[in-house]
Amino acid sequence: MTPAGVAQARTTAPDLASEGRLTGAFLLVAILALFGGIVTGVAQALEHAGINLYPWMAPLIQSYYHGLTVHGVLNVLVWTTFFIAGFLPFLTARSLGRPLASRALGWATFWLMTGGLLLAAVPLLGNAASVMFTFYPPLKAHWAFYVGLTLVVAGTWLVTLNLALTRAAFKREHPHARTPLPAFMALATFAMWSIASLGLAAEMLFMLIPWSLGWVTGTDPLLARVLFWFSGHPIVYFWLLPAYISWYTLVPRQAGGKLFSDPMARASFLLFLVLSTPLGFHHQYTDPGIHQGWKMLHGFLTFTVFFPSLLTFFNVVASLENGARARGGTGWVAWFGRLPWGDPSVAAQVLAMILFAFGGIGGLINASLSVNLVVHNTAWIPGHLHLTVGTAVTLTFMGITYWLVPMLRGRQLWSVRLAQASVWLWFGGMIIFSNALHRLGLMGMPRRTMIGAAPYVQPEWQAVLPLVAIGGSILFVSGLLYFANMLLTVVASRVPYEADVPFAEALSSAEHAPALFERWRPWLALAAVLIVLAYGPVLLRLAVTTPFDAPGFRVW
Ligand code: HEM
Ligand SMILES: [Cu+2]
Repeated sequence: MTPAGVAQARTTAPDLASEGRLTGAFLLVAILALFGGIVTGVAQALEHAGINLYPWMAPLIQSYYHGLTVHGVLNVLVWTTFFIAGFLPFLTARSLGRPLASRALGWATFWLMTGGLLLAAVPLLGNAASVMFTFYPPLKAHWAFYVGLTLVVAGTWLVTLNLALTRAAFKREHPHARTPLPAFMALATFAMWSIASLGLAAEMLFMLIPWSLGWVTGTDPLLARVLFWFSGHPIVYFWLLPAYISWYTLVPRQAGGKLFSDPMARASFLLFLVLSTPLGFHHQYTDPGIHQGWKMLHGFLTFTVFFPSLLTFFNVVASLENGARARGGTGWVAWFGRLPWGDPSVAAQVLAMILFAFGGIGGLINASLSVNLVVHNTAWIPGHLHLTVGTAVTLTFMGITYWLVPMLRGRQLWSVRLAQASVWLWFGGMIIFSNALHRLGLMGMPRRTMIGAAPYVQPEWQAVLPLVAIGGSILFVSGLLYFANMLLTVVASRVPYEADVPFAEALSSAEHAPALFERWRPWLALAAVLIVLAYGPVLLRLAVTTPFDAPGFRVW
């Protein structure tokens, strides 16, 4: 039996070194961004406990809100997007056993995205775009910030194109083969994002860019927010699905077992493709100008995406159990201890899954129309998002780099023990940090606020705020160990690394999936129909009635 991830017809290994270099370039940008994200993060955490580092960070970081914007942009827009744009094409090429359809397009994509990033970085670092990573108008940033980010998004569309062309070439070469699972999932992820990012593109091209260039005088906060969240909810799946791809197609093998069900994995990704986008109003429950009925519909649809999440949960846990039992694990729960905890890549990803379960539970609270009012815009929200994108995604990506960077470099990881320390510190630090933020949120402490300068700090917050700083500092140390390990692996490690990508076999293989799963058009059409139903009437009304008369503000 061939591993599920590898094309069956593959005979001789083609030279995929060029794909490796491209991935390395994306990872370099991603990891540098994460470094900046972590430095700004610890300053925020310490500030909450009364330790103000900002005077020392000037002129690089000129205020808490300048730093917070850099933190959000580097972490969730740059680290994630560049990692994903590097990792998924690599996985696709390896699992199909063929090069990308166009290597030139691959490099053009990299330079377009990096060029966009550099353009956006000038106003971002220069404090001319301190509008948070959500850039809600009427806050007004320098035009280069909007144009640069738009180029990054355009780059992700080119990744989709390259993946689709690569799959088409594979299908021509192997007309009867099922698309191997990693390539299938990578394409589903990028297809979903390419649809979802249209909202962001529309907001940028028709509203923010002309407005920041002075071509139009006014804008509209509500329409901008609707377009932003059209992309802003599914972007969380754009971050998460690549982590799921690792959990489904690689971790089972790393854990010594097999994926429980390949067809079920495909089903969950097709559901994400269809359901991820028509839900964005759950971020706008408190916004005026959208009828409650639409908010309720989006709230309901939000609970439908919980279903493929549960499919993922059961499938991945069953696969882990399969691995642990193959390693001699027994009992209902005790098998868990038999996972290969000594492998930092596995440890990172399993711990990421554990914290993600709590992120998911909190997410159900956020998604509930009425309960949301308790947590809206409080510290609960960053508490939640550090469990999800800040751990489920980030710790998983770190876990992936523990094998991927050695593979790309051809040298073993500098230190397994350093990696272990980093992984467990992130896990422990995040429990303290995130729990503190959740509790502070329930006590009404606002997010996006320089708490040390707030005149309304409550005595009961005072008891919990030091935990934000303690947890945040542990996370910071974990991050430093991670960067040191990556750097030393690249520059100082001498022992050759020879393993291949750890693609997992499946207990129930792709041949058991319905033929409909190999077709894309019906799923894309269904996704489009749901979007039109859930967004069409509201967008149409706003587009027709919005006066575009809000002036811009620079409040910093
Ligand atoms: C050393 C690690 C980190 C620390 C200490 C840290 C700390 C913080 C703190 C204290 C806040 C709340 C700021 C406020 O609401 O005023 C925050 C916000 C945020 N963090 Fe982190 N963080 C870290 C890593 C990360 C990572 C890895 C990610 C994602 C990949 C992330 C994503 C975010 C986002 C999206 C926000 C919200 C920004 C906004 O409201 O505009 N953080 N962080
Ligand atoms: Cu959402």
